[in-house]
Amino acid sequence: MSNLAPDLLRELTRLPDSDPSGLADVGWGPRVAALFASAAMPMVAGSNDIGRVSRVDSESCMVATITGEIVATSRPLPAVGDWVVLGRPEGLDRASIVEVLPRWSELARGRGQDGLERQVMAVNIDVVLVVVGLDRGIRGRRLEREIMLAWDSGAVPAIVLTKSDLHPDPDAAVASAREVAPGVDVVVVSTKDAKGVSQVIDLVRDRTAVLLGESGAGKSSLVNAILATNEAAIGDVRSFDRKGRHTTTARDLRPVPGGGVIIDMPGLRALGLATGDGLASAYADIMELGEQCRFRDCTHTVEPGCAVLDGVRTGVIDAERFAGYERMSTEVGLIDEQATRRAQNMQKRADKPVIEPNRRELEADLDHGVGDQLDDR
Ligand SMILES: Nc1nc2c(ncn2[C@@H]2O[C@H](COP(=O)(O)OP(=O)(O)OP(=O)(O)O)[C@@H](O)[C@H]2O)c(=O)[nH]1
Ligand SMILES: [Mg+2]
Ligand SMILES: [Zn+2]
Repeated sequence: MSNLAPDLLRELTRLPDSDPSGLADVGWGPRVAALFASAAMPMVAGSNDIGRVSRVDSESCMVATITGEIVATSRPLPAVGDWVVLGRPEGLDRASIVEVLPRWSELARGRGQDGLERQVMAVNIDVVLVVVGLDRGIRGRRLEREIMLAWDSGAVPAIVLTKSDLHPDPDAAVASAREVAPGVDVVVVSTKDAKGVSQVIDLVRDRTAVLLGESGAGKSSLVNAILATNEAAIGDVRSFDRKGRHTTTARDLRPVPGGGVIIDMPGLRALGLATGDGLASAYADIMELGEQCRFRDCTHTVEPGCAVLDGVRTGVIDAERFAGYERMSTEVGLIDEQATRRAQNMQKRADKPVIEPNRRELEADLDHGVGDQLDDR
């Protein structure tokens, strides 16, 4: 047996030609290499000063590097999935994040009474696995919102129906999921007998996936089934939560056997939209039909010659689905209005001489931008 420290041993055994970056298991690939090459401080694969954020706590975060995970600090904190450049002050066991690379996607939600706070939950993701527990069944309004948030992120959604062992007719559940989200992949899973788990692994292969779904939907169980370990906190086990509130309190990024990365998240109750960017993808069928409306700027509400309203009348567009579209586009309209108002307020501020309170307000805004802890399920 070797006397080498486990970390060192891992480094020595992991660095061969198959993975010169040493970070392939947390998602390194040509796209990430290109990002680092064009960073303000260009970095190359194999450096000890680059890594991917694997977990975010309230004051610090964890970064996966070729020499293992390290605690890092920065203000504001990055988000899970960020690729970062680290500074490693001599003699300190903490790194500091000196650069966060541009993100190709961001899963975020709107928060606060007016929905003005934008909370980023996971970034640089390729697929959002919307997890629904079949013990509770499909609830269309929640699902349509989750799908919308998924498209909004810039990644692609897929639906995972878990606990199929607790549902009398999983095929019927698949059909109703498809009604809410036509064209989106649906996988049926039970972690009791490992049914469907390999299909989820196929969805994740060589990509970064994040799990979105309410508390108890079975996200951590799915992660465990994929990793075939008992690492993620399930049910009443509250390994990461000093306040004892949630099962999963910190997002966690984990390598998937065979390639790819999966990010577990705590269940979320409040799911306000953060932007309206996902509307066109989430309702592509309605958008397409809308091109045949008489008026180019048709709002599909009261206009004569509206192809969408006609489509609803003749059943081409499902009435429930159209109702979902109306709810989402109303909310998007409100977000846009608030954004405009906010921009106007900022302009007013800019016209005034800078005085302390304004600066503080702006800084407070920044604090809420990235890496906030999720405080509800
Ligand atoms: N029968 C059955 N139970 C399951 C299955 N998957 C998960 N469960 C149970 O559902 C409960 C919740 O599972 P978790 O994996 O902790 O759910 P979660 O989505 O991670 O919940 P939060 O972390 O609170 O958001 C646990 O008691 C699991 O044992 C399944 O496929 N079949
Ligand atoms: Mg969990
Ligand atoms: Zn119309």
